[in-house]
Amino acid sequence: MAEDCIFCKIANGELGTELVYEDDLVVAFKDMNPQAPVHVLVVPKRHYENIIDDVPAEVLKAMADAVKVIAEKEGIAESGFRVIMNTGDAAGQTVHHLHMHVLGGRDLGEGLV
Ligand code: DGP
Repeated sequence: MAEDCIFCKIANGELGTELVYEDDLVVAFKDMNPQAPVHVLVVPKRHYENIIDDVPAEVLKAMADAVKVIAEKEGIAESGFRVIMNTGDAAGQTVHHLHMHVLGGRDLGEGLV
């Protein structure tokens, strides 16, 4: 656990955040500043700074598996959704604990790429 990391605290249950998904390796919870009707953050329990922080394959797999479960549970698997991992300051990463944004439930328009 990294000191003063808000997502470590959430993943540890310290803040009482309601989880929408949990397994041995990851948790997921609603973004406090939602950008779409469905906006869930998928967060590994262990602290990694971002996607280029030597993240073990099993953690990446667990995150992908969580996305699938959440998309089905939230009813956006069929309509489509977007997964974003902001990486570093230029990308606007504000919480420096690896996370995926899962966004859906509205027309998200064309992507950036
Ligand atoms: P990013 O820019 O990719 O680092 O986005 C971090 C997201 O995390 C941002 O959309 C707001 C969300 N967030 C930050 N702190 C908290 C928190 O304490 N609880 C919840 N639910 N979301 C948080």
